[in-house]
Amino acid sequence: MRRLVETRARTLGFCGLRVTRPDRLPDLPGRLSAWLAEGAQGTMAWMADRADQRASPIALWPGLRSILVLAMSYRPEHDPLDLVARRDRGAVAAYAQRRDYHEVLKGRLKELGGYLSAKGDVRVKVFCDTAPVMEKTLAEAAGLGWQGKHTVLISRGHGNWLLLGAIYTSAEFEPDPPEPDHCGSCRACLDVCPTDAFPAPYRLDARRCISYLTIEHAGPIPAAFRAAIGNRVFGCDDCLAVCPWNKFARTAAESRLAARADLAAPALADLAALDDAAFRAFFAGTPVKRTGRDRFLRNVMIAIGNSGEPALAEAAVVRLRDPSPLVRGMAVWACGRLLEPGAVRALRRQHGDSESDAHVRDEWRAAGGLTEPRADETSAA
Ligand code: B12
Ligand code: SF4
Ligand code: SF4
Repeated sequence: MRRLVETRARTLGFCGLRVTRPDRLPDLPGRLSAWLAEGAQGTMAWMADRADQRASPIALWPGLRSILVLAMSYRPEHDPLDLVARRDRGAVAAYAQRRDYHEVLKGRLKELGGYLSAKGDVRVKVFCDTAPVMEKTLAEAAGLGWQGKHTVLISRGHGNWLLLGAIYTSAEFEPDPPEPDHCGSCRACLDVCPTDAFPAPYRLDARRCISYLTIEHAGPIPAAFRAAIGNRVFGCDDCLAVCPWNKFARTAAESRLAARADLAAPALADLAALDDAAFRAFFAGTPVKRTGRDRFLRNVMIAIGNSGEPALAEAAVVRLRDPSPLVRGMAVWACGRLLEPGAVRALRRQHGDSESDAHVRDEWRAAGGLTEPRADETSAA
């Protein structure tokens, strides 16, 4: 049975399948609760919801006997760090330059689950990212690889460019041994992180991570992180890109996960011009679409502010009239970075004085465009 399932998984594009069992897992409750107790999840409140089920697969499904963990490769063709140096371009994380993996993996997992349940009286549940399941830790326990110091799963054969999914089943499968840690004395991922998001090896404070700030965080991005974000408009690959184990990655990306050429290095000026309809059309089918146009344009404004290109200032000036305060606020920040103080003051007279949103007014003040709080803001304070 195991061999049949493995063969089927390969034909479905998975590059790895390993098995663990609920009684073989490390101290998931302790690890998750320590992370949550630090508040490392930031505004991802859903990480704390159903924490008991996330930390205990058997609590999620008492009928569970075996866990099949699967990996699909999305190894990028080019080094993502090359793009970070091109300041007039937006850097979209490698996993998001392609079809949404939730859709691709979930479809393939369902096919494999269907295949398994057709073999006998077997029940299955398939998961990819959307349920309370700790996929990396299950993958490590099943021996697919190990969680590196950057906390992402690395496999000796495929590096860290892997996306994960799991099948919970009532079938009894022989478990595989866990993969030991092969990070050794290396600390390349910890040292490269632009925002110092690792308080210690193997621990990530999501609140400092560019992936969290640009994708998951809904509000204004704290000023302390904006310069470090550089041109990363969606996610971040730096800690993954430097991992030496990628040298051994032998699999190319699965064909349904092939990268889109127009997302390899999109011009910031073009991204800044996207209205809601154009955004939805351009990013259709990719993970970027789920983040929504306003949050994405917020990120694009930050990248423009970091570009050092006065020619891009006009793209930010246009967004000072954007309907979204999130975008207007970061457009002010970008103008403050790219334009002379006199030009910022002139823009403030045109746009800032009539600004109704308190956060955007704060940005005008910080950019040097407004000096005094409005009377209603002073009384509120
Ligand atoms: C929340 C989340 C995020 C958050 C938090 C990331 C994080 N590290 O937890 C944010 C938004 C920052 C994020 C970013 C990214 N994500 Co994400 N994310 C998730 C999600 C939904 C849950 C992860 C989770 O449970 N975190 C909670 C903490 C407690 O878990 P943890 O990091 O595993 O922490 C463990 C260690 O700290 C460990 N530990 C503690 N002490 C010690 C000591 C030692 C010695 C060891 C070994 C371990 C250890 O214990 C903890 C529990 O096991 C998963 C999908 C899923 N359902 O699993 C995807 C997932 C982890 N993400 C994924 C991806 C691709 C990314 C990005 C690469 C995307 C990008 N390019 O921008 C980045 C990578 C950033 C990074 N360095 O982690 C993939 C990773 C695949 C892989 N190969 O591992 C996943 C699995 C999605 C998927 N289905 O493929 N993500
Ligand atoms: S994804 Fe980027 S910001 Fe997040 S931990 Fe890795 S290097 Fe740091
Ligand atoms: S870069 Fe080095 S320390 Fe970081 S995960 Fe890879 S091997 Fe481990």
